[in-house]
Amino acid sequence: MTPFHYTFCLLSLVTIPNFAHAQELSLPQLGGENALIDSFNTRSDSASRIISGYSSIDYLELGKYDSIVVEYFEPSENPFSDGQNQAAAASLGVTATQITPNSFELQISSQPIAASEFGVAAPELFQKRAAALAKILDADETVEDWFPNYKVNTQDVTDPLYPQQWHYFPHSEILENGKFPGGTDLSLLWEYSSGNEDVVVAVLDTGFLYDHEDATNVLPGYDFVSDIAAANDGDGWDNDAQDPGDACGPLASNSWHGSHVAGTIGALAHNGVGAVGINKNVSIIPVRVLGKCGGDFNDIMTAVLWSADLLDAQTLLELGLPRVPKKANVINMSLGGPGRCTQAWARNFQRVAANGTLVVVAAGNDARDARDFVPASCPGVIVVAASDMSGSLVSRYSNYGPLVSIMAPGGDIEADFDGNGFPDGVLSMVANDYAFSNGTSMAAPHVSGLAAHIFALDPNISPADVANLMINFGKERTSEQCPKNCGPLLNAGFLLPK
Ligand SMILES: [Ca+2]
Ligand SMILES: [Ca+2]
Ligand SMILES: [Ca+2]
Repeated sequence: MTPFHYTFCLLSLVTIPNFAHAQELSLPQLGGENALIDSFNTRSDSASRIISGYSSIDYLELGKYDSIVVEYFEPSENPFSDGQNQAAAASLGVTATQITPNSFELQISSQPIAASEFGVAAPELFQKRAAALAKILDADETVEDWFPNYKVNTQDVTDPLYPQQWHYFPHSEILENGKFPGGTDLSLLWEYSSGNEDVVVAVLDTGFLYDHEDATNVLPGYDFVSDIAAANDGDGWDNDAQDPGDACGPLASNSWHGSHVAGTIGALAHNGVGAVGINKNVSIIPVRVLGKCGGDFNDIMTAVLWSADLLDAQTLLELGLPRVPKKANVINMSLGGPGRCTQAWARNFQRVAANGTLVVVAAGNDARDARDFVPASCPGVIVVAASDMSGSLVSRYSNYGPLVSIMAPGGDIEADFDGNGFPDGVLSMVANDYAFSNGTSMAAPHVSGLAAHIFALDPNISPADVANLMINFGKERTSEQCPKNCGPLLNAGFLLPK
């Protein structure tokens, strides 16, 4: 152990502490960009088979939708190939909106039109009309494909706070119903990927609230806070990563930061209570490294190596540590402080990456260049700046700079871009409750959460490839949206069927 002691300064409760960035160029390039894109195009093709080529009435029973999308072989200005079909569709209450030169969205009304339809319940009428429309489309040789426009929306997710979790919602250029310029398409991904409990995310943070109603699947963690005064649990290192609170001073409150971060990655979804996380299935290892007023970098570095299963048997024995229950695929570090990455830390992070673990680091909340912060300035990690509901850098707090790899929703509790009366923070778990928070700490777990989905889809992918996929397929930002070098905006769309 070196004598160096580093205290990470956490921000106030609402502006939850910490950060993330990544040095894109410093990530080992293990595959070329083309190889990466190829591998995921293949995956997208197979996923698209889930929804394409059905052209069968049976297909109409699979989920909720209020329209059908039809794709024609040739560009067309009319939604139907001939007048007869057009008239038949009109009699079904169908209206069309052109989406691309080759495709239309066909809205099916549930309003009665013919006398025989009066008194028929709307859902039944809708089903009948959808089936009749399906027959028309199946018989039309100019139609290449059609599919119900299934909705993944608040009606499908029963967790009552989900409608406030705009940061998972579909991305669009402008604010429109259920879509946000700062959205990430993560909610769309859930139709095709629910994650996998075999994927492990170590959350190096303030610990975890195991008895929270939305607590996800956790593996045994560890408490690496060695300073007994800061630890707040009466001892130093121990095998209980429960969060005992981290209030720094008599006037401060506990942040429950680690649970907020872990909740973004994997709060229980579809359980009818609270909020949802990015992965329905994932395993979290709570690794406690931050206590009252912060943490010690030696503890944190040991926790990084432990989580990545890089401590040998002898070292584990000397330190009195159990072996990590399972090597983490992702280490989330929503933490940091001013400083530069030392050579020793740099070597450790490079070892972690080479051993198959992706490290996601918050860029920091000081509205400064992330190069002056650790671990954001370390090589081999992906560094995350914070975006708001409009898809722009939150310049009032987010760090920035060339070391930042990507931007993800960190939210802005001082804004109400959509005018819904709720602050535009990231909503996740705190003790016995949920809270909107903002910070690059909230941004980093969005990246970790998407990375966990990618590891679930391809367990053998390298951390560098995961990072490069997310960076290469992020939404490009204009100089207005990203005035200070903040990378693209995280987006899950590349994993969706084309
Ligand atoms: Ca302890
Ligand atoms: Ca829930
Ligand atoms: Ca709002």
